[in-house]
Amino acid sequence: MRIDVVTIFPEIVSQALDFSIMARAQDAGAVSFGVHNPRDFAEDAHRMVDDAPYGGGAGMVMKPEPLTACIEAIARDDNPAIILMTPQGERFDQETARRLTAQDHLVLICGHYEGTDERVRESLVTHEISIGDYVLTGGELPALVVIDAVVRLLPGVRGDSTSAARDSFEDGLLEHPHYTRPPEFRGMRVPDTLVEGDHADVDRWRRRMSLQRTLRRRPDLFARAPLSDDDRDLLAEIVLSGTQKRRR
Ligand code: JDQ
Repeated sequence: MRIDVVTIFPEIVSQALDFSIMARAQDAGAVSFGVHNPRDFAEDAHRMVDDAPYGGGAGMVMKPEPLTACIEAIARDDNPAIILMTPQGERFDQETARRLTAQDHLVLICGHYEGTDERVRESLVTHEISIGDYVLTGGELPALVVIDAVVRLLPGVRGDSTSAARDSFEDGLLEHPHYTRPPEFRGMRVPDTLVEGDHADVDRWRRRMSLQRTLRRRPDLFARAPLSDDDRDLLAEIVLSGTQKRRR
């Protein structure tokens, strides 16, 4: 996959992409990144990328010409997904991330100030994404969130030991708790079922904990989670054993 990012703060994005799994993903050849500054495409003496809004009011708006020139320099003959980061976009979730893995080329437009001239959206943008219902100062962090969530799903990015299929949200439920050594830490013991390690028992324990956590923290997820008959039995047990001590 090729991912190009359009931003007036290229250093922030480049820095973030050169760390950790994103760096490994590039080294492995699963993805290549480009970072582009629309200011480099501004033709006026001051290389302006923003201007006052028509109709008046506070703040500035991203000018259409440098942004358009920048995007057109990236999107040559292939037809990439051109994604505008905006609080008004479709809410980003694991399903959106999974769908984007089918694209060969993503172009993410960050934007700044109060937003972007509407004509850029009308003429070039194919997707609009919001990472959540809060307002940030620009699209750089949202773009990095989308990139991180998509790239970790690409083949060859993580070891075989980590299966995307077992992630939280991939099966529509929250994850069970995790433990490692030591078996007792400050008086808190690892559950016997995990220490003993009978595979069937461990699987059942994990599934029960996933269901229990989802029921208590995110019951809304059950509207879409595919549940087996065994899951329904476990859920019934959990609901009926309401005297249990509440877990965080
Ligand atoms: C930009 C801003 C007031 C936008 C400028 C570009 N989920 C999400 N939250 N915030 C954003 C996305 C986001 C993305 C791009 C952005 C915010 N701003 C600031 C300020 C109204 C609209």
